[in-house]
Amino acid sequence: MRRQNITLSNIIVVLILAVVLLLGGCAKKEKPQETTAEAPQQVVLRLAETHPPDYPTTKGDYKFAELVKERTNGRIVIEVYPSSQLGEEKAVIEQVQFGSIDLTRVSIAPVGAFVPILNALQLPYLYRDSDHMWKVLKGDIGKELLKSVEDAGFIGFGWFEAGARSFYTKKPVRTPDDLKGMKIRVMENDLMVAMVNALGGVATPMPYGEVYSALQTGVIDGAENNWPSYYTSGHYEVAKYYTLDEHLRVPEIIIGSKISLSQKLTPEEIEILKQAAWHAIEYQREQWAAYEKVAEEKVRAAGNTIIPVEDKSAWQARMKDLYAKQSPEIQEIVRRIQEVQ
Ligand code: GTR
Repeated sequence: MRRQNITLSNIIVVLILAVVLLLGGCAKKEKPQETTAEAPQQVVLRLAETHPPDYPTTKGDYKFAELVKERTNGRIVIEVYPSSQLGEEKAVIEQVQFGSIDLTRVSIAPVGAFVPILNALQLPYLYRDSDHMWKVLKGDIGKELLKSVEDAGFIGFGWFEAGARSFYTKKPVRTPDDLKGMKIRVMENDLMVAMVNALGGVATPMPYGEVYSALQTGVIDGAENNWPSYYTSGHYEVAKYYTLDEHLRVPEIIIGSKISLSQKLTPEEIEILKQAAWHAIEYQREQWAAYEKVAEEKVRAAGNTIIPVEDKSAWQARMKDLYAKQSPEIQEIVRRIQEVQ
């Protein structure tokens, strides 16, 4: 009788264990099932963009969103919020870091304040031309630096083109000496402050959206940007001299939030986003090339004074100290960039 009892209780224990294991197994399997075709639950991600809808980077964002939607059979929808609807770049980057915005396309200039090693990709007069920059971005250096943003809580997806930046001012600037004492708006990164100060100007960091009125009211005497931004921001209306010294080529970047994306997506899906961003690059570069011409034509047609700079050596010479002050890690990357043919 006693024996029988033990056997019975053993059977009960075994049965309970089996049920627990079975339930555990089901619970584990449940998650992937949610993401399969049987029960596709849509995930909506917000992407912040500072430029208007027809700007080449915004078009690149739309292409990225389209590829992601296609490749996930409609499961992942990226909603692009253009025209700074979600805020200015620095504030947006902070929100991406904390997970309240999922994705953003920004200039790497403000990201450099969070990930200093990115300054290696945006030193003044660093690249010979756009092709040189793209060889760097698509090669080992670009891949390493795209990954480097992870330490600051981001996921790096891909690079976009942003042309060359030059100074625009309220009075003509022909040589670096002409910048002396002029208040020049720069992007929010100490590197940009140091660059303008090295040229003799007085650097004034501020968000992009504040530059128009700062120029208009005389809070600043000038700023600097590429043709498309000079045109679409309307800055060309209030700072009519554009000096083509092309001191910077600053890549754009698509970054995502490690916090929010690792909650909302599987590692495989994050990989799909990475591939899609990489595939959107060529489209964005084509859009860029076409729009750069349009913007230049519009600005010239408006009667602005365009000042060519044939010889950049006097400008470049002022950057020696800035290069020398960079960390050994940055200097090493700069050395590798200069070697890229
Ligand atoms: C533009 C860039 C923006 C923003 C802006 C600025 O060229 O595309 O992301 O950084 O410059 O000067 O703030």
